[in-house]
Amino acid sequence: MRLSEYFLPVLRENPSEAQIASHRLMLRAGMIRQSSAGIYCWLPLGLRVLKNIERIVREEQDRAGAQEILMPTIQPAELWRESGRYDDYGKEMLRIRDRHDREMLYGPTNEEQVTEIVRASIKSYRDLPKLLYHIQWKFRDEVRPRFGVMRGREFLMKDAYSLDLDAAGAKRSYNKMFAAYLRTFVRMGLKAIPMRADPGPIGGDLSHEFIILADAGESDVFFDRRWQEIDIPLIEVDYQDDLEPIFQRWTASYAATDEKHNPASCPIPETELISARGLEVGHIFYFGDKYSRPMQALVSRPDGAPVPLQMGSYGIGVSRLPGALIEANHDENGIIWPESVAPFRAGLINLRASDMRCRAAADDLYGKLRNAGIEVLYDDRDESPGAKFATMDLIGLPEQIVVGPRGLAAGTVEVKNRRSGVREDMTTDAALSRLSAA
Ligand code: 5CA
Repeated sequence: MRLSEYFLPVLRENPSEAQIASHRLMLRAGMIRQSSAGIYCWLPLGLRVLKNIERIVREEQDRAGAQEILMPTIQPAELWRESGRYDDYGKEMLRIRDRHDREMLYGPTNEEQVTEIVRASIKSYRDLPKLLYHIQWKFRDEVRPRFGVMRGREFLMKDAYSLDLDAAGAKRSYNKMFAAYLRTFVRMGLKAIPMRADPGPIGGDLSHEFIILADAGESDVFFDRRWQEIDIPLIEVDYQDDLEPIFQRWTASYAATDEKHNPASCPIPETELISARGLEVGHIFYFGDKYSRPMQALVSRPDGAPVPLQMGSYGIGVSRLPGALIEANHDENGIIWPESVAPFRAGLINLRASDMRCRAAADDLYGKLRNAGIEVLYDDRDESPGAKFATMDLIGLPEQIVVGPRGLAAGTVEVKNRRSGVREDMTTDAALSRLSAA
Protein backbone atom coordinates (compact mmCIF):
# COMPACT_ATOMS: atom_id res chain seq x y z
CA MET A 1 0.00 0.00 0.00
CA ARG A 2 1.27 3.44 -0.94
CA LEU A 3 0.98 5.90 1.92
CA SER A 4 0.17 8.67 -0.58
CA GLU A 5 -3.06 6.78 -1.34
CA TYR A 6 -3.74 5.30 2.09
CA PHE A 7 -6.32 6.70 4.50
CA LEU A 8 -4.15 7.24 7.55
CA PRO A 9 -5.36 10.32 9.44
CA VAL A 10 -2.48 10.64 11.95
CA LEU A 11 -2.64 13.36 14.60
CA ARG A 12 0.41 15.40 15.49
CA GLU A 13 -0.93 16.53 18.85
CA ASN A 14 -1.93 14.38 21.76
CA PRO A 15 -5.73 14.22 21.92
CA SER A 16 -6.79 15.75 25.23
CA GLU A 17 -9.54 13.22 25.92
CA ALA A 18 -7.14 10.27 26.03
CA GLN A 19 -5.86 9.38 29.50
CA ILE A 20 -3.81 6.29 28.75
CA ALA A 21 -1.09 5.50 26.22
CA SER A 22 -3.05 3.03 24.12
CA HIS A 23 -6.04 5.32 23.66
CA ARG A 24 -3.75 8.21 22.79
CA LEU A 25 -1.72 6.17 20.34
CA MET A 26 -4.73 4.57 18.64
CA LEU A 27 -6.17 8.02 17.98
CA ARG A 28 -2.83 9.50 16.95
CA ALA A 29 -2.01 6.62 14.61
CA GLY A 30 -5.36 7.00 12.86
CA MET A 31 -6.59 3.54 13.90
CA ILE A 32 -9.96 4.56 15.31
CA ARG A 33 -12.29 7.50 15.52
CA GLN A 34 -14.89 7.98 18.20
CA SER A 35 -18.50 8.00 17.03
CA SER A 36 -20.07 8.58 20.45
CA ALA A 37 -19.06 7.72 24.02
CA GLY A 38 -17.59 4.21 24.00
CA ILE A 39 -18.48 3.62 20.34
CA TYR A 40 -15.76 3.68 17.70
CA CYS A 41 -15.23 3.60 13.97
CA TRP A 42 -12.34 1.39 12.90
CA LEU A 43 -10.17 3.01 10.23
CA PRO A 44 -7.99 1.01 7.78
CA LEU A 45 -4.89 0.65 9.99
CA GLY A 46 -6.92 -0.25 13.08
CA LEU A 47 -9.12 -2.68 11.21
CA ARG A 48 -6.08 -4.57 9.89
CA VAL A 49 -4.94 -5.13 13.49
CA LEU A 50 -8.44 -6.12 14.60
CA LYS A 51 -8.65 -8.66 11.74
CA ASN A 52 -5.27 -10.14 12.64
CA ILE A 53 -6.38 -10.59 16.23
CA GLU A 54 -9.63 -12.14 15.06
CA ARG A 55 -7.71 -14.55 12.81
CA ILE A 56 -5.52 -15.82 15.67
CA VAL A 57 -8.54 -16.19 17.95
CA ARG A 58 -10.46 -18.06 15.24
CA GLU A 59 -7.55 -20.39 14.40
CA GLU A 60 -7.13 -21.38 18.03
CA GLN A 61 -10.86 -21.89 18.58
CA ASP A 62 -11.03 -24.10 15.49
CA ARG A 63 -7.96 -26.03 16.59
CA ALA A 64 -9.61 -26.73 19.96
CA GLY A 65 -12.61 -28.19 18.14
CA ALA A 66 -15.01 -25.26 18.58
CA GLN A 67 -17.32 -24.61 15.62
CA GLU A 68 -18.01 -21.12 14.39
CA ILE A 69 -21.58 -19.85 14.12
CA LEU A 70 -22.96 -16.33 13.89
CA MET A 71 -25.75 -15.10 16.11
CA PRO A 72 -27.48 -11.74 15.67
CA THR A 73 -26.67 -8.60 17.63
CA ILE A 74 -30.39 -8.00 18.33
CA GLN A 75 -32.20 -10.53 20.52
CA PRO A 76 -35.82 -10.89 21.64
CA ALA A 77 -36.56 -9.97 25.27
CA GLU A 78 -38.54 -13.21 25.81
CA LEU A 79 -35.38 -15.29 25.81
CA TRP A 80 -33.96 -13.24 28.64
CA ARG A 81 -37.22 -13.43 30.54
CA GLU A 82 -36.97 -17.21 30.39
CA SER A 83 -33.56 -17.19 32.09
CA GLY A 84 -34.58 -14.46 34.52
CA ARG A 85 -31.81 -12.12 33.39
CA TYR A 86 -34.01 -9.54 31.63
CA ASP A 87 -34.57 -7.71 34.90
CA ASP A 88 -31.25 -8.68 36.53
CA TYR A 89 -29.14 -7.08 33.82
CA GLY A 90 -30.40 -3.60 34.66
CA LYS A 91 -29.32 -0.44 32.90
CA GLU A 92 -26.31 -2.02 31.19
CA MET A 93 -28.65 -3.61 28.71
CA LEU A 94 -29.74 -1.52 25.74
CA ARG A 95 -33.46 -2.16 25.32
CA ILE A 96 -35.22 -1.48 22.05
CA ARG A 97 -38.82 -1.68 20.79
CA ASP A 98 -39.56 -2.56 17.19
CA ARG A 99 -42.45 -1.11 15.15
CA HIS A 100 -44.81 -3.77 16.51
CA ASP A 101 -43.88 -2.70 20.01
CA ARG A 102 -42.05 -5.97 20.60
CA GLU A 103 -39.29 -5.76 23.15
CA MET A 104 -35.83 -6.43 21.80
CA LEU A 105 -32.32 -5.83 23.09
CA TYR A 106 -28.82 -5.38 21.76
CA GLY A 107 -27.05 -8.48 23.10
CA PRO A 108 -24.48 -7.93 25.87
CA THR A 109 -23.68 -11.68 25.70
CA ASN A 110 -25.34 -14.79 24.23
CA GLU A 111 -25.94 -17.56 26.79
CA GLU A 112 -29.72 -17.42 26.27
CA GLN A 113 -29.49 -17.35 22.49
CA VAL A 114 -27.17 -20.37 22.39
CA THR A 115 -29.36 -22.29 24.81
CA GLU A 116 -32.35 -21.58 22.58
CA ILE A 117 -30.48 -22.84 19.50
CA VAL A 118 -29.39 -26.12 21.03
CA ARG A 119 -32.51 -27.00 22.97
CA ALA A 120 -34.34 -27.35 19.65
CA SER A 121 -31.95 -29.99 18.35
CA ILE A 122 -29.64 -31.45 20.97
CA LYS A 123 -31.75 -34.09 22.70
CA SER A 124 -29.44 -36.96 23.55
CA TYR A 125 -26.07 -37.59 25.20
CA ARG A 126 -25.04 -38.90 21.77
CA ASP A 127 -25.12 -35.32 20.42
CA LEU A 128 -22.57 -34.19 23.01
CA PRO A 129 -20.11 -32.66 23.65
CA LYS A 130 -20.32 -29.54 21.47
CA LEU A 131 -18.42 -26.27 21.50
CA LEU A 132 -19.89 -23.36 19.52
CA TYR A 133 -18.46 -19.87 19.17
CA HIS A 134 -18.97 -16.63 17.34
CA ILE A 135 -17.19 -13.32 16.95
CA GLN A 136 -19.80 -10.61 17.14
CA TRP A 137 -20.41 -7.06 18.37
CA LYS A 138 -21.89 -6.64 21.81
CA PHE A 139 -23.42 -3.66 23.55
CA ARG A 140 -23.18 -2.86 27.25
CA ASP A 141 -24.28 0.54 28.39
CA GLU A 142 -21.31 0.91 30.72
CA VAL A 143 -21.65 3.63 33.38
CA ARG A 144 -18.17 4.83 32.61
CA PRO A 145 -16.97 3.95 29.11
CA ARG A 146 -13.33 4.97 29.05
CA PHE A 147 -9.82 4.33 27.83
CA GLY A 148 -10.96 4.09 24.22
CA VAL A 149 -11.63 0.55 23.03
CA MET A 150 -10.63 -0.90 26.42
CA ARG A 151 -13.97 -0.23 28.03
CA GLY A 152 -16.30 0.50 25.19
CA ARG A 153 -20.06 0.35 25.03
CA GLU A 154 -20.07 -1.37 21.65
CA PHE A 155 -17.27 -3.92 21.46
CA LEU A 156 -16.28 -7.04 19.56
CA MET A 157 -16.15 -10.26 21.55
CA LYS A 158 -15.36 -13.85 20.79
CA ASP A 159 -17.76 -15.85 22.87
CA ALA A 160 -17.81 -19.63 22.95
CA TYR A 161 -20.30 -21.92 24.65
CA SER A 162 -19.77 -25.51 25.75
CA LEU A 163 -22.51 -28.11 25.97
CA ASP A 164 -21.98 -31.30 27.94
CA LEU A 165 -23.90 -34.09 29.61
CA ASP A 166 -22.30 -33.89 33.04
CA ALA A 167 -19.88 -31.97 35.22
CA ALA A 168 -16.88 -34.12 34.21
CA GLY A 169 -17.58 -33.44 30.53
CA ALA A 170 -18.03 -29.74 31.22
CA LYS A 171 -14.64 -29.61 32.95
CA ARG A 172 -13.05 -31.25 29.89
CA SER A 173 -14.54 -28.49 27.72
CA TYR A 174 -13.38 -25.85 30.21
CA ASN A 175 -9.86 -27.27 30.00
CA LYS A 176 -9.94 -27.15 26.19
CA MET A 177 -10.78 -23.45 26.22
CA PHE A 178 -8.25 -22.86 29.00
CA ALA A 179 -5.50 -24.39 26.84
CA ALA A 180 -6.73 -22.57 23.72
CA TYR A 181 -6.54 -19.27 25.61
CA LEU A 182 -2.97 -19.94 26.74
CA ARG A 183 -2.02 -20.47 23.07
CA THR A 184 -4.09 -17.56 21.73
CA PHE A 185 -2.46 -14.89 23.89
CA VAL A 186 1.07 -16.27 23.53
CA ARG A 187 0.63 -16.08 19.75
CA MET A 188 -0.07 -12.37 20.15
CA GLY A 189 3.10 -11.96 22.16
CA LEU A 190 1.17 -11.39 25.40
CA LYS A 191 1.71 -12.87 28.82
CA ALA A 192 -1.86 -13.39 30.01
CA ILE A 193 -1.97 -14.95 33.48
CA PRO A 194 -4.98 -17.16 34.28
CA MET A 195 -6.44 -15.93 37.59
CA ARG A 196 -9.27 -17.23 39.72
CA ALA A 197 -12.15 -14.87 39.14
CA ASP A 198 -15.63 -13.91 40.16
CA PRO A 199 -18.25 -14.97 37.59
CA GLY A 200 -20.43 -11.88 38.19
CA PRO A 201 -23.71 -11.73 36.24
CA ILE A 202 -22.78 -14.70 34.03
CA GLY A 203 -23.04 -17.01 37.07
CA GLY A 204 -21.44 -20.31 38.13
CA ASP A 205 -18.61 -21.15 40.49
CA LEU A 206 -15.56 -21.99 38.36
CA SER A 207 -14.16 -19.01 36.53
CA HIS A 208 -10.80 -17.65 35.37
CA GLU A 209 -9.82 -14.31 33.95
CA PHE A 210 -6.81 -14.04 31.66
CA ILE A 211 -4.97 -10.95 32.86
CA ILE A 212 -2.17 -8.85 31.43
CA LEU A 213 -0.25 -6.91 34.01
CA ALA A 214 -0.40 -3.21 33.11
CA ASP A 215 -0.71 0.01 35.07
CA ALA A 216 -3.62 1.04 32.87
CA GLY A 217 -5.51 -2.10 33.88
CA GLU A 218 -8.83 -1.72 35.65
CA SER A 219 -8.59 -4.74 37.96
CA ASP A 220 -6.63 -5.17 41.16
CA VAL A 221 -4.98 -8.56 41.08
CA PHE A 222 -2.95 -10.66 43.50
CA PHE A 223 -0.45 -13.32 42.58
CA ASP A 224 2.50 -15.41 43.65
CA ARG A 225 5.75 -13.55 42.96
CA ARG A 226 6.91 -16.61 41.01
CA TRP A 227 4.64 -15.46 38.16
CA GLN A 228 7.12 -12.66 37.52
CA GLU A 229 9.70 -15.20 36.38
CA ILE A 230 7.35 -17.61 34.65
CA ASP A 231 7.34 -17.39 30.89
CA ILE A 232 4.27 -18.88 29.22
CA PRO A 233 5.46 -20.82 26.16
CA LEU A 234 3.41 -21.75 23.08
CA ILE A 235 2.41 -25.19 24.34
CA GLU A 236 1.57 -28.00 21.93
CA VAL A 237 -1.88 -29.27 22.75
CA ASP A 238 -3.50 -32.49 21.58
CA TYR A 239 -7.15 -31.71 22.22
CA GLN A 240 -8.00 -35.43 22.28
CA ASP A 241 -5.83 -35.84 25.40
CA ASP A 242 -6.78 -35.32 29.02
CA LEU A 243 -5.93 -31.61 29.47
CA GLU A 244 -6.27 -31.56 33.26
CA PRO A 245 -2.43 -31.63 33.66
CA ILE A 246 -2.21 -28.43 31.57
CA PHE A 247 -4.90 -26.80 33.70
CA GLN A 248 -3.11 -27.89 36.90
CA ARG A 249 0.28 -26.74 35.65
CA TRP A 250 -0.94 -23.22 34.78
CA THR A 251 -2.98 -22.73 37.93
CA ALA A 252 -0.30 -24.12 40.27
CA SER A 253 1.03 -20.71 41.28
CA TYR A 254 -1.51 -18.55 43.08
CA ALA A 255 -3.25 -15.80 41.10
CA ALA A 256 -6.63 -14.21 41.76
CA THR A 257 -8.58 -11.05 41.01
CA ASP A 258 -9.57 -8.87 43.95
CA GLU A 259 -13.15 -10.18 44.04
CA LYS A 260 -11.77 -13.68 44.61
CA HIS A 261 -8.74 -12.81 46.70
CA ASN A 262 -9.28 -13.13 50.41
CA PRO A 263 -6.22 -12.27 52.54
CA ALA A 264 -7.58 -14.44 55.36
CA SER A 265 -7.69 -17.59 53.26
CA CYS A 266 -4.86 -16.88 50.81
CA PRO A 267 -2.77 -20.08 50.38
CA ILE A 268 0.57 -18.27 50.18
CA PRO A 269 2.30 -16.04 52.74
CA GLU A 270 2.01 -12.29 52.35
CA THR A 271 5.75 -12.02 51.66
CA GLU A 272 5.29 -14.10 48.49
CA LEU A 273 2.27 -12.12 47.32
CA ILE A 274 2.35 -9.33 44.74
CA SER A 275 -0.52 -6.97 44.11
CA ALA A 276 -0.75 -5.10 40.82
CA ARG A 277 -3.08 -3.71 38.21
CA GLY A 278 -4.32 -6.00 35.47
CA LEU A 279 -6.14 -5.87 32.17
CA GLU A 280 -8.72 -8.57 31.52
CA VAL A 281 -8.43 -9.90 27.97
CA GLY A 282 -10.39 -13.12 28.44
CA HIS A 283 -12.83 -14.63 30.91
CA ILE A 284 -14.07 -18.22 31.12
CA PHE A 285 -16.96 -19.61 33.12
CA TYR A 286 -18.50 -22.93 34.08
CA PHE A 287 -22.07 -22.38 35.24
CA GLY A 288 -23.67 -25.82 34.99
CA ASP A 289 -27.42 -25.63 34.38
CA LYS A 290 -27.95 -21.95 35.21
CA TYR A 291 -29.54 -21.34 31.78
CA SER A 292 -30.44 -24.84 30.61
CA ARG A 293 -32.65 -25.57 33.64
CA PRO A 294 -34.98 -22.56 33.46
CA MET A 295 -34.90 -22.66 29.66
CA GLN A 296 -35.64 -26.39 29.57
CA ALA A 297 -32.66 -27.44 27.46
CA LEU A 298 -32.77 -31.14 28.33
CA VAL A 299 -30.84 -34.13 27.02
CA SER A 300 -31.44 -37.77 27.75
CA ARG A 301 -28.74 -39.69 29.60
CA PRO A 302 -27.78 -43.24 28.50
CA ASP A 303 -30.33 -44.56 31.03
CA GLY A 304 -33.00 -42.41 29.34
CA ALA A 305 -33.44 -39.88 32.14
CA PRO A 306 -33.70 -36.26 30.91
CA VAL A 307 -31.19 -33.83 32.48
CA PRO A 308 -30.42 -30.16 31.81
CA LEU A 309 -27.29 -29.47 29.75
CA GLN A 310 -24.09 -28.60 31.57
CA MET A 311 -22.77 -25.39 30.09
CA GLY A 312 -19.88 -22.96 30.17
CA SER A 313 -19.03 -19.76 28.33
CA TYR A 314 -15.71 -18.36 27.21
CA GLY A 315 -15.10 -14.75 26.20
CA ILE A 316 -12.20 -12.87 24.61
CA GLY A 317 -12.23 -9.10 24.27
CA VAL A 318 -11.28 -8.93 20.60
CA SER A 319 -11.68 -5.15 20.23
CA ARG A 320 -10.07 -4.55 23.63
CA LEU A 321 -6.95 -6.42 22.53
CA PRO A 322 -5.47 -3.74 20.23
CA GLY A 323 -5.52 -1.43 23.27
CA ALA A 324 -4.12 -4.11 25.57
CA LEU A 325 -1.40 -4.93 23.05
CA ILE A 326 -0.36 -1.30 22.82
CA GLU A 327 -0.26 -0.94 26.61
CA ALA A 328 2.21 -3.85 26.59
CA ASN A 329 4.13 -2.70 23.48
CA HIS A 330 4.97 0.98 23.09
CA ASP A 331 7.63 3.57 23.79
CA GLU A 332 7.74 7.38 23.79
CA ASN A 333 7.70 7.44 19.97
CA GLY A 334 4.69 5.22 19.42
CA ILE A 335 3.42 1.70 19.02
CA ILE A 336 5.64 -1.39 18.65
CA TRP A 337 3.49 -4.14 17.09
CA PRO A 338 4.29 -7.78 17.71
CA GLU A 339 4.72 -9.37 14.27
CA SER A 340 1.70 -11.64 14.52
CA VAL A 341 -0.76 -8.77 14.74
CA ALA A 342 1.10 -5.95 12.96
CA PRO A 343 -1.03 -4.14 10.35
CA PHE A 344 1.87 -4.43 7.87
CA ARG A 345 5.06 -6.45 8.17
CA ALA A 346 7.23 -3.50 7.18
CA GLY A 347 7.31 0.15 6.26
CA LEU A 348 9.30 1.31 3.25
CA ILE A 349 10.54 4.88 3.37
CA ASN A 350 11.77 6.77 0.35
CA LEU A 351 13.83 9.56 1.92
CA ARG A 352 13.86 11.73 -1.23
CA ALA A 353 10.61 11.46 -3.09
CA SER A 354 11.80 14.15 -5.53
CA ASP A 355 15.01 12.32 -6.47
CA MET A 356 14.46 10.20 -9.60
CA ARG A 357 17.01 7.54 -8.65
CA CYS A 358 15.65 7.17 -5.12
CA ARG A 359 12.14 6.94 -6.45
CA ALA A 360 13.06 4.29 -9.02
CA ALA A 361 14.95 2.22 -6.44
CA ALA A 362 12.16 2.48 -3.84
CA ASP A 363 9.46 1.67 -6.41
CA ASP A 364 11.48 -1.34 -7.51
CA LEU A 365 11.92 -2.62 -3.94
CA TYR A 366 8.23 -2.04 -3.24
CA GLY A 367 7.36 -4.25 -6.23
CA LYS A 368 9.74 -6.97 -5.08
CA LEU A 369 8.39 -6.94 -1.52
CA ARG A 370 4.85 -7.25 -2.82
CA ASN A 371 5.82 -10.08 -5.16
CA ALA A 372 7.38 -11.87 -2.20
CA GLY A 373 4.01 -11.63 -0.44
CA ILE A 374 5.29 -9.21 2.22
CA GLU A 375 2.72 -6.68 3.38
CA VAL A 376 4.38 -3.31 3.21
CA LEU A 377 3.31 0.29 3.71
CA TYR A 378 5.33 2.43 1.31
CA ASP A 379 5.88 6.04 2.33
CA ASP A 380 6.20 7.58 -1.14
CA ARG A 381 5.01 11.01 -0.01
CA ASP A 382 6.91 14.23 -0.60
CA GLU A 383 7.51 14.92 3.11
CA SER A 384 10.59 15.61 5.21
CA PRO A 385 12.62 12.60 6.37
CA GLY A 386 11.86 13.59 9.98
CA ALA A 387 8.12 13.50 9.39
CA LYS A 388 8.40 10.11 7.67
CA PHE A 389 10.45 8.57 10.48
CA ALA A 390 8.05 9.96 13.07
CA THR A 391 5.02 8.50 11.29
CA MET A 392 6.66 5.08 10.94
CA ASP A 393 7.69 5.02 14.59
CA LEU A 394 4.19 6.11 15.61
CA ILE A 395 2.36 3.38 13.70
CA GLY A 396 4.86 0.80 14.92
CA LEU A 397 5.43 -1.60 11.99
CA PRO A 398 8.02 -4.23 13.03
CA GLU A 399 10.64 -3.28 10.39
CA GLN A 400 11.46 -0.09 8.52
CA ILE A 401 13.39 -0.09 5.26
CA VAL A 402 14.91 3.23 4.32
CA VAL A 403 15.96 4.06 0.76
CA GLY A 404 18.16 7.16 0.57
CA PRO A 405 20.76 8.70 -1.76
CA ARG A 406 23.77 7.78 0.38
CA GLY A 407 22.83 4.11 0.66
CA LEU A 408 22.00 3.91 -3.02
CA ALA A 409 25.49 5.05 -3.95
CA ALA A 410 26.83 2.17 -1.83
CA GLY A 411 24.22 -0.26 -3.15
CA THR A 412 22.42 -0.63 0.21
CA VAL A 413 19.27 0.22 2.09
CA GLU A 414 18.93 0.69 5.84
CA VAL A 415 16.74 -1.71 7.79
CA LYS A 416 15.63 -0.66 11.25
CA ASN A 417 13.95 -2.96 13.72
CA ARG A 418 11.26 -0.93 15.50
CA ARG A 419 11.54 -2.83 18.79
CA SER A 420 15.32 -2.98 19.22
CA GLY A 421 16.02 0.24 17.34
CA VAL A 422 18.97 -1.52 15.68
CA ARG A 423 19.77 -0.22 12.18
CA GLU A 424 21.66 -2.23 9.61
CA ASP A 425 22.80 -1.43 6.10
CA MET A 426 22.25 -4.26 3.65
CA THR A 427 21.63 -4.96 -0.01
CA THR A 428 18.02 -5.00 -1.15
CA ASP A 429 18.31 -8.78 -1.64
CA ALA A 430 19.41 -9.20 1.97
CA ALA A 431 16.54 -6.97 3.12
CA LEU A 432 14.11 -9.06 1.09
CA SER A 433 15.28 -12.33 2.54
CA ARG A 434 15.28 -10.95 6.09
CA LEU A 435 11.64 -9.99 5.72
CA SER A 436 10.67 -13.21 3.92
CA ALA A 437 12.23 -15.33 6.65
CA ALA A 438 9.76 -14.26 9.30
N1 5CA B 1 -20.58 -14.56 28.23
C1 5CA B 1 -19.32 -14.40 28.88
C2 5CA B 1 -18.23 -15.14 28.21
S1 5CA B 1 -18.55 -15.50 26.56
C3 5CA B 1 -18.97 -12.92 29.01
O1 5CA B 1 -19.71 -12.08 28.56
N2 5CA B 1 -17.84 -12.64 29.64
S2 5CA B 1 -17.27 -11.19 30.00
O2 5CA B 1 -18.30 -10.33 30.45
O3 5CA B 1 -16.20 -11.38 30.90
O4 5CA B 1 -16.71 -10.58 28.68
C4 5CA B 1 -15.71 -11.28 27.94
C5 5CA B 1 -14.57 -10.37 27.57
O5 5CA B 1 -15.04 -9.27 26.82
C6 5CA B 1 -13.86 -9.76 28.76
O6 5CA B 1 -12.85 -10.63 29.24
C7 5CA B 1 -13.26 -8.49 28.16
O7 5CA B 1 -12.00 -8.78 27.57
C8 5CA B 1 -14.24 -8.13 27.07
N3 5CA B 1 -15.10 -7.00 27.49
C9 5CA B 1 -16.08 -7.01 28.43
N4 5CA B 1 -16.63 -5.81 28.56
C10 5CA B 1 -16.00 -5.00 27.66
C11 5CA B 1 -16.13 -3.61 27.31
N5 5CA B 1 -17.03 -2.83 27.89
N6 5CA B 1 -15.32 -3.13 26.33
C12 5CA B 1 -14.40 -3.92 25.73
N7 5CA B 1 -14.25 -5.22 26.03
C13 5CA B 1 -15.03 -5.75 26.98
